[in-house]
Amino acid sequence: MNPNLKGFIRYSPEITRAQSLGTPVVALESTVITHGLPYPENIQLAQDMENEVRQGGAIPATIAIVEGIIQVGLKIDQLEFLASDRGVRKASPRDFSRMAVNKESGGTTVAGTIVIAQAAGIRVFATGGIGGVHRIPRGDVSADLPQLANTPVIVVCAGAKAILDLPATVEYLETHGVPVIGYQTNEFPAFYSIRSRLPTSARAENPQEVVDISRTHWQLGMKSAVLVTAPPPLEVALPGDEMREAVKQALKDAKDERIRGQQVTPFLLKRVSEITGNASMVANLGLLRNNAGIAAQIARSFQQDPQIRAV
Ligand code: PSU
Ligand code: MN
Repeated sequence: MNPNLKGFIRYSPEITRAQSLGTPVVALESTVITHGLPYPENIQLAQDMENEVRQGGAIPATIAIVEGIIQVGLKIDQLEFLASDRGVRKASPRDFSRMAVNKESGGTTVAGTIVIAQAAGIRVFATGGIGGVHRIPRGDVSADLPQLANTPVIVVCAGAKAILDLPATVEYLETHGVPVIGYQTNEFPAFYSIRSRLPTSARAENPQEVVDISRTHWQLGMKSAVLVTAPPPLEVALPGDEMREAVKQALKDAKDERIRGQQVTPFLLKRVSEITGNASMVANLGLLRNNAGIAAQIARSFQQDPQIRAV
Protein backbone atom coordinates (compact mmCIF):
# COMPACT_ATOMS: atom_id res chain seq x y z
CA MET A 1 0.00 0.00 0.00
CA ASN A 2 1.18 3.52 -0.70
CA PRO A 3 -0.49 5.98 1.72
CA ASN A 4 1.36 8.94 0.19
CA LEU A 5 -0.01 8.29 -3.29
CA LYS A 6 -3.47 7.62 -1.84
CA GLY A 7 -3.60 11.21 -0.59
CA PHE A 8 -3.25 12.53 -4.15
CA ILE A 9 -6.12 10.55 -5.68
CA ARG A 10 -9.46 12.07 -6.69
CA TYR A 11 -12.35 9.63 -7.13
CA SER A 12 -15.43 9.99 -9.33
CA PRO A 13 -18.68 9.89 -7.33
CA GLU A 14 -19.52 6.52 -8.87
CA ILE A 15 -16.28 4.94 -7.64
CA THR A 16 -16.67 6.41 -4.16
CA ARG A 17 -20.17 4.93 -4.03
CA ALA A 18 -19.07 1.53 -5.41
CA GLN A 19 -16.31 1.29 -2.84
CA SER A 20 -18.54 2.19 0.09
CA LEU A 21 -21.13 -0.39 -1.04
CA GLY A 22 -18.53 -3.08 -1.75
CA THR A 23 -19.48 -3.30 -5.44
CA PRO A 24 -16.72 -4.94 -7.53
CA VAL A 25 -14.54 -2.43 -9.42
CA VAL A 26 -12.18 -2.97 -12.39
CA ALA A 27 -9.36 -0.50 -13.06
CA LEU A 28 -8.69 0.38 -16.72
CA GLU A 29 -5.61 2.09 -18.15
CA SER A 30 -5.63 5.12 -20.43
CA THR A 31 -2.37 5.11 -22.43
CA VAL A 32 -4.19 2.82 -24.82
CA ILE A 33 -6.63 5.75 -25.30
CA THR A 34 -4.05 8.55 -25.56
CA HIS A 35 -1.23 6.74 -27.39
CA GLY A 36 -2.34 3.22 -28.38
CA LEU A 37 -5.20 3.89 -30.79
CA PRO A 38 -6.23 6.67 -33.20
CA TYR A 39 -9.22 8.98 -32.67
CA PRO A 40 -12.16 8.20 -32.79
CA GLU A 41 -11.54 4.45 -32.36
CA ASN A 42 -9.95 5.24 -29.00
CA ILE A 43 -12.97 6.99 -27.47
CA GLN A 44 -15.28 4.29 -28.78
CA LEU A 45 -13.00 1.64 -27.29
CA ALA A 46 -12.82 3.42 -23.93
CA GLN A 47 -16.61 3.36 -23.71
CA ASP A 48 -16.84 -0.22 -25.00
CA MET A 49 -14.43 -1.41 -22.31
CA GLU A 50 -16.40 0.39 -19.63
CA ASN A 51 -19.61 -1.22 -20.97
CA GLU A 52 -18.02 -4.69 -20.96
CA VAL A 53 -17.10 -4.21 -17.31
CA ARG A 54 -20.66 -3.10 -16.46
CA GLN A 55 -22.21 -6.02 -18.34
CA GLY A 56 -19.92 -8.29 -16.34
CA GLY A 57 -21.39 -6.91 -13.12
CA ALA A 58 -18.62 -4.54 -12.02
CA ILE A 59 -17.96 -0.79 -12.10
CA PRO A 60 -15.21 0.50 -14.44
CA ALA A 61 -12.59 2.85 -12.99
CA THR A 62 -10.67 4.32 -15.91
CA ILE A 63 -7.57 5.97 -14.45
CA ALA A 64 -5.71 8.98 -15.88
CA ILE A 65 -4.03 12.24 -14.90
CA VAL A 66 -6.08 15.37 -15.63
CA GLU A 67 -4.39 18.74 -15.15
CA GLY A 68 -1.97 17.21 -12.69
CA ILE A 69 -4.62 15.42 -10.63
CA ILE A 70 -4.72 11.61 -10.41
CA GLN A 71 -8.29 10.64 -11.32
CA VAL A 72 -9.87 7.27 -10.55
CA GLY A 73 -13.03 7.09 -12.64
CA LEU A 74 -13.45 9.58 -15.48
CA LYS A 75 -16.37 11.67 -16.68
CA ILE A 76 -17.21 11.50 -20.39
CA ASP A 77 -15.81 14.98 -21.09
CA GLN A 78 -12.50 13.99 -19.45
CA LEU A 79 -12.38 10.84 -21.60
CA GLU A 80 -13.20 12.85 -24.72
CA PHE A 81 -10.44 15.35 -23.92
CA LEU A 82 -7.83 12.64 -23.35
CA ALA A 83 -8.87 10.81 -26.52
CA SER A 84 -8.81 13.85 -28.82
CA ASP A 85 -6.04 16.14 -27.50
CA ARG A 86 -2.74 15.21 -29.16
CA GLY A 87 -0.71 17.11 -26.56
CA VAL A 88 -1.44 14.82 -23.63
CA ARG A 89 1.38 12.81 -22.10
CA LYS A 90 2.07 9.12 -21.62
CA ALA A 91 2.23 8.74 -17.85
CA SER A 92 4.39 6.11 -16.18
CA PRO A 93 5.27 6.36 -12.47
CA ARG A 94 8.35 8.46 -13.18
CA ASP A 95 6.16 11.09 -14.90
CA PHE A 96 3.63 11.65 -12.09
CA SER A 97 5.70 14.25 -10.24
CA ARG A 98 6.40 16.51 -13.21
CA MET A 99 2.80 16.22 -14.35
CA ALA A 100 1.56 17.19 -10.87
CA VAL A 101 3.95 20.15 -10.69
CA ASN A 102 3.19 21.37 -14.23
CA LYS A 103 -0.54 20.46 -14.06
CA GLU A 104 -0.27 18.27 -17.16
CA SER A 105 -2.72 15.66 -18.43
CA GLY A 106 -2.04 12.18 -19.73
CA GLY A 107 -2.94 8.55 -20.10
CA THR A 108 -1.50 6.21 -17.48
CA THR A 109 0.42 3.15 -18.68
CA VAL A 110 0.01 -0.31 -17.17
CA ALA A 111 2.78 0.55 -14.68
CA GLY A 112 1.20 3.91 -13.87
CA THR A 113 -2.33 2.53 -13.60
CA ILE A 114 -1.59 -0.44 -11.33
CA VAL A 115 0.35 1.63 -8.83
CA ILE A 116 -2.64 4.01 -8.59
CA ALA A 117 -5.22 1.19 -8.55
CA GLN A 118 -3.48 -0.53 -5.68
CA ALA A 119 -3.25 2.69 -3.67
CA ALA A 120 -6.98 3.22 -4.35
CA GLY A 121 -7.84 -0.27 -3.06
CA ILE A 122 -8.73 -1.69 -6.51
CA ARG A 123 -7.23 -5.15 -6.99
CA VAL A 124 -8.35 -6.13 -10.52
CA PHE A 125 -7.15 -4.38 -13.67
CA ALA A 126 -7.55 -4.96 -17.42
CA THR A 127 -5.40 -3.92 -20.36
CA GLY A 128 -4.60 -5.15 -23.87
CA GLY A 129 -1.03 -6.35 -23.62
CA ILE A 130 1.60 -5.47 -21.06
CA GLY A 131 4.86 -3.78 -22.02
CA GLY A 132 8.04 -5.83 -21.80
CA VAL A 133 11.56 -6.31 -23.07
CA HIS A 134 11.91 -4.68 -26.49
CA ARG A 135 13.73 -6.24 -29.43
CA ILE A 136 14.86 -2.82 -30.56
CA PRO A 137 16.15 -0.48 -29.29
CA ARG A 138 18.26 -2.86 -27.22
CA GLY A 139 18.06 -2.22 -23.51
CA ASP A 140 14.55 -0.74 -23.71
CA VAL A 141 12.56 -2.46 -20.94
CA SER A 142 9.05 -1.24 -20.15
CA ALA A 143 8.41 0.21 -16.69
CA ASP A 144 5.46 -2.21 -16.64
CA LEU A 145 7.77 -5.11 -15.75
CA PRO A 146 9.37 -3.86 -12.50
CA GLN A 147 6.00 -2.47 -11.44
CA LEU A 148 4.34 -5.85 -11.96
CA ALA A 149 7.05 -7.37 -9.77
CA ASN A 150 6.08 -5.01 -6.92
CA THR A 151 2.32 -4.42 -7.08
CA PRO A 152 -0.17 -6.99 -5.69
CA VAL A 153 -3.02 -6.69 -8.21
CA ILE A 154 -4.56 -9.04 -10.77
CA VAL A 155 -3.68 -7.92 -14.31
CA VAL A 156 -5.82 -9.32 -17.14
CA CYS A 157 -4.12 -9.10 -20.55
CA ALA A 158 -3.55 -10.98 -23.82
CA GLY A 159 0.10 -11.56 -22.94
CA ALA A 160 2.71 -9.00 -23.88
CA LYS A 161 2.54 -6.98 -27.08
CA ALA A 162 3.90 -9.05 -29.97
CA ILE A 163 6.23 -6.23 -31.03
CA LEU A 164 8.35 -7.25 -28.01
CA ASP A 165 10.89 -9.95 -27.31
CA LEU A 166 8.32 -12.35 -25.84
CA PRO A 167 10.75 -15.04 -24.57
CA ALA A 168 12.81 -12.39 -22.73
CA THR A 169 9.64 -10.83 -21.33
CA VAL A 170 8.40 -14.18 -20.00
CA GLU A 171 11.86 -14.83 -18.49
CA TYR A 172 11.76 -11.47 -16.71
CA LEU A 173 8.38 -12.33 -15.17
CA GLU A 174 9.78 -15.66 -14.00
CA THR A 175 12.92 -14.05 -12.51
CA HIS A 176 10.81 -11.55 -10.57
CA GLY A 177 8.30 -14.05 -9.24
CA VAL A 178 5.20 -12.95 -11.16
CA PRO A 179 2.75 -15.86 -11.63
CA VAL A 180 1.52 -16.08 -15.23
CA ILE A 181 -1.88 -17.76 -15.36
CA GLY A 182 -3.10 -18.97 -18.75
CA TYR A 183 -6.83 -18.30 -18.85
CA GLN A 184 -8.25 -21.51 -20.34
CA THR A 185 -4.89 -22.07 -22.04
CA ASN A 186 -1.43 -23.49 -21.30
CA GLU A 187 0.31 -21.07 -23.63
CA PHE A 188 1.31 -17.42 -23.20
CA PRO A 189 -0.75 -15.59 -25.86
CA ALA A 190 1.05 -13.42 -28.41
CA PHE A 191 -1.34 -10.45 -28.17
CA TYR A 192 -2.51 -10.28 -31.82
CA SER A 193 -2.20 -14.07 -32.16
CA ILE A 194 -3.26 -16.98 -30.00
CA ARG A 195 0.00 -18.93 -29.94
CA SER A 196 3.54 -18.08 -28.84
CA ARG A 197 4.82 -21.56 -27.85
CA LEU A 198 5.88 -20.01 -24.54
CA PRO A 199 4.67 -21.67 -21.33
CA THR A 200 2.62 -20.11 -18.55
CA SER A 201 3.29 -20.98 -14.89
CA ALA A 202 -0.31 -21.93 -14.04
CA ARG A 203 -3.71 -22.39 -15.64
CA ALA A 204 -7.19 -21.32 -14.60
CA GLU A 205 -10.50 -22.38 -16.15
CA ASN A 206 -12.69 -19.77 -14.49
CA PRO A 207 -12.65 -16.58 -12.38
CA GLN A 208 -12.77 -18.46 -9.06
CA GLU A 209 -9.59 -20.36 -9.91
CA VAL A 210 -7.84 -17.07 -10.69
CA VAL A 211 -8.95 -15.70 -7.30
CA ASP A 212 -7.82 -18.89 -5.50
CA ILE A 213 -4.31 -18.67 -6.94
CA SER A 214 -4.04 -14.90 -6.40
CA ARG A 215 -5.30 -14.98 -2.82
CA THR A 216 -2.92 -17.82 -1.98
CA HIS A 217 0.00 -16.01 -3.64
CA TRP A 218 -0.57 -13.04 -1.35
CA GLN A 219 -1.36 -15.18 1.72
CA LEU A 220 2.07 -16.70 1.18
CA GLY A 221 3.48 -13.22 1.57
CA MET A 222 4.34 -12.56 -2.07
CA LYS A 223 4.13 -8.93 -3.17
CA SER A 224 3.92 -9.17 -6.96
CA ALA A 225 1.07 -8.89 -9.41
CA VAL A 226 -0.63 -11.98 -10.79
CA LEU A 227 -0.78 -11.89 -14.57
CA VAL A 228 -3.85 -13.48 -16.17
CA THR A 229 -3.31 -14.07 -19.87
CA ALA A 230 -6.32 -14.64 -22.12
CA PRO A 231 -5.83 -15.34 -25.83
CA PRO A 232 -7.39 -12.85 -28.29
CA PRO A 233 -10.89 -13.95 -29.42
CA LEU A 234 -10.80 -16.36 -32.40
CA GLU A 235 -12.83 -14.04 -34.64
CA VAL A 236 -10.23 -11.27 -34.48
CA ALA A 237 -6.90 -13.05 -33.87
CA LEU A 238 -4.25 -12.74 -36.59
CA PRO A 239 -2.58 -15.84 -38.07
CA GLY A 240 0.90 -16.23 -36.55
CA ASP A 241 2.87 -15.80 -39.78
CA GLU A 242 0.94 -12.68 -40.86
CA MET A 243 1.58 -11.15 -37.42
CA ARG A 244 5.30 -12.04 -37.46
CA GLU A 245 5.82 -10.56 -40.94
CA ALA A 246 4.10 -7.30 -40.01
CA VAL A 247 6.06 -6.98 -36.77
CA LYS A 248 9.33 -7.62 -38.60
CA GLN A 249 8.62 -4.84 -41.08
CA ALA A 250 7.51 -2.42 -38.34
CA LEU A 251 10.67 -3.10 -36.32
CA LYS A 252 12.81 -2.39 -39.38
CA ASP A 253 11.00 0.92 -39.91
CA ALA A 254 11.45 1.89 -36.24
CA LYS A 255 15.15 1.16 -36.52
CA ASP A 256 15.53 3.15 -39.75
CA GLU A 257 13.67 6.10 -38.23
CA ARG A 258 15.61 5.83 -34.94
CA ILE A 259 12.49 5.80 -32.78
CA ARG A 260 13.35 6.00 -29.08
CA GLY A 261 11.96 6.10 -25.54
CA GLN A 262 8.23 6.45 -24.96
CA GLN A 263 7.55 6.66 -28.71
CA VAL A 264 8.68 3.10 -29.46
CA THR A 265 5.50 1.25 -28.50
CA PRO A 266 3.00 3.73 -30.06
CA PHE A 267 5.08 3.84 -33.28
CA LEU A 268 5.18 0.05 -33.60
CA LEU A 269 1.46 -0.45 -32.86
CA LYS A 270 0.59 2.14 -35.52
CA ARG A 271 2.95 0.69 -38.12
CA VAL A 272 1.69 -2.88 -37.58
CA SER A 273 -1.85 -1.59 -38.04
CA GLU A 274 -0.93 0.15 -41.32
CA ILE A 275 0.91 -2.92 -42.61
CA THR A 276 -1.96 -5.32 -41.79
CA GLY A 277 -4.60 -3.00 -43.27
CA ASN A 278 -6.14 -2.40 -39.85
CA ALA A 279 -6.47 -6.12 -39.03
CA SER A 280 -4.12 -5.74 -36.06
CA MET A 281 -6.19 -2.84 -34.73
CA VAL A 282 -9.37 -4.92 -35.02
CA ALA A 283 -7.59 -7.66 -33.05
CA ASN A 284 -6.39 -5.11 -30.50
CA LEU A 285 -9.91 -3.71 -29.99
CA GLY A 286 -11.42 -7.20 -29.72
CA LEU A 287 -8.92 -8.42 -27.15
CA LEU A 288 -9.25 -5.24 -25.07
CA ARG A 289 -13.02 -5.73 -24.82
CA ASN A 290 -12.58 -9.43 -24.09
CA ASN A 291 -10.11 -8.74 -21.30
CA ALA A 292 -12.42 -6.14 -19.73
CA GLY A 293 -15.21 -8.73 -19.59
CA ILE A 294 -12.99 -11.38 -18.00
CA ALA A 295 -11.67 -8.86 -15.48
CA ALA A 296 -15.24 -7.98 -14.44
CA GLN A 297 -15.99 -11.64 -13.71
CA ILE A 298 -12.76 -11.97 -11.72
CA ALA A 299 -13.57 -8.79 -9.76
CA ARG A 300 -16.95 -10.26 -8.81
CA SER A 301 -15.39 -13.52 -7.58
CA PHE A 302 -12.73 -11.51 -5.77
CA GLN A 303 -15.29 -9.33 -4.01
CA GLN A 304 -17.35 -12.35 -2.92
CA ASP A 305 -14.34 -14.25 -1.61
CA PRO A 306 -14.66 -14.59 2.18
CA GLN A 307 -10.90 -14.77 2.79
CA ILE A 308 -9.76 -11.99 0.52
CA ARG A 309 -9.88 -9.11 2.98
CA ALA A 310 -6.89 -10.38 4.89
CA VAL A 311 -4.47 -10.27 1.94
N1 PSU B 1 -2.16 -2.44 -24.49
C1 PSU B 1 -2.67 -2.11 -25.70
N2 PSU B 1 -2.25 -0.92 -26.25
C2 PSU B 1 -1.38 -0.06 -25.59
C3 PSU B 1 -0.87 -0.40 -24.30
C4 PSU B 1 -1.30 -1.62 -23.81
O1 PSU B 1 -3.44 -2.87 -26.29
O2 PSU B 1 -1.06 1.02 -26.12
C5 PSU B 1 0.07 0.54 -23.57
C6 PSU B 1 0.04 0.24 -22.08
O3 PSU B 1 -0.33 1.43 -21.41
C7 PSU B 1 1.46 -0.15 -21.72
C8 PSU B 1 2.25 0.65 -22.72
O4 PSU B 1 1.79 0.12 -20.38
O5 PSU B 1 1.47 0.47 -23.91
C9 PSU B 1 3.69 0.17 -22.83
O6 PSU B 1 4.52 1.22 -23.21
P1 PSU B 1 6.13 1.11 -22.98
O7 PSU B 1 6.56 -0.06 -23.82
O8 PSU B 1 6.69 2.41 -23.47
O9 PSU B 1 6.33 0.87 -21.54
MN1 MN C 1 10.41 1.95 -23.23
